[in-house]
Amino acid sequence: MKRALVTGITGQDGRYLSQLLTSKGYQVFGLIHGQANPKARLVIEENFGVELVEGDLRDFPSLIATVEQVQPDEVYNLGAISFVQLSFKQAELTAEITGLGVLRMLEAVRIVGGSERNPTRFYQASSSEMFGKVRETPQTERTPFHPRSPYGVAKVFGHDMTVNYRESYGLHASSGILFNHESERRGLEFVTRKITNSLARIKLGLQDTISLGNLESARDWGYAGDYVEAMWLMLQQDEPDDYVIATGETHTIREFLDVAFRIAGYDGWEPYVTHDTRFNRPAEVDLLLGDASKAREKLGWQPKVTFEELVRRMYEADLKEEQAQFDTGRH
Ligand code: G4F
Repeated sequence: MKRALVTGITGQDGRYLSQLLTSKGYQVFGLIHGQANPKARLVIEENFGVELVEGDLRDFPSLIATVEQVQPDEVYNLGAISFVQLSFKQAELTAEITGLGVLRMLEAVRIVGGSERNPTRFYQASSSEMFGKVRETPQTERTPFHPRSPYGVAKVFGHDMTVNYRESYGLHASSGILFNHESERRGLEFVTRKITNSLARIKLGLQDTISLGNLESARDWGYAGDYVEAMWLMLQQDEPDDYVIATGETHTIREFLDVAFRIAGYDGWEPYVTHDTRFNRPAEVDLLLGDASKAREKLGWQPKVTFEELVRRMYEADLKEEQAQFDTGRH
């Protein structure tokens, strides 16, 4: 039985990935930080196969102890402060967890991960935010980085460290440069889920409008369930490498609103959307569009869920959940 250690297991990707790994017969260990972490219960309820271990990406000794105890065949480093807007307000903490956390995890794997015959393999969750003020479109593994937020800067550090550990110490360390990926499990702070959840509440008469920031930026949005498959595939390759994971389609926030409101049966969204400058960012990433040809050719990976299906899935899940809460009187 293969053993996998997942950091960030309580997040959207951690939950999908641990389910995928369990279904493939892995024993999955999830790193949980803090005392009485309320999200831990959710992970266990969803996936009884997961074992939680206490540790923190800010605490090197805890990572050493965890890797020593778990002896994972594979480590998936998904843990991070992942909300770009928050990273502007908590830049140092973002550097600490999203950036230095990668170095600590790599070092723990290098020192106590596996044996010479069976070394631990490492996956780093890199991000299309690293491209920032993009130098070319579409973006590939060779496109230079120009991050536009403390989050993006921290991710570049983590990515470069992963490459460096691969080149310096021969670690089987791969980096997935994932473009935005969403689902019904996405946090409510991200724009897609904020829209589908608010829309469901508008539909049920529980809310009148949605307050949003910049509607002009464009993102290459895929389905998170498809993207965790790519993470696993990267660690099954003989050679470690870096891969862009994207759909090859880009849409503005306006287009997301168009599709979501149409699915919900509205003629237009303008009367329901207000602008709030608090949601604008000090520096914006205007356009992301990924070219995942390398992942398609080398990993045999391609996305299955289309943009329209993604929006529908998220809206319908939110409608069901909001309706259920309404029916049980929690509103
Ligand atoms: O949904 P977002 O917050 O995602 P963002 O910033 O693209 O980052 C996500 O994708 C990255 C991959 O490229 C990940 F690395 C990262 O961890 C995260 O998952 O914002 C998307 C866009 C931005 O341009 C933002 O300015 O939507 C715009 N936006 C407009 N109004 C808003 C809002 N974003 C949020 N969160 N909330 C708004 O009200």
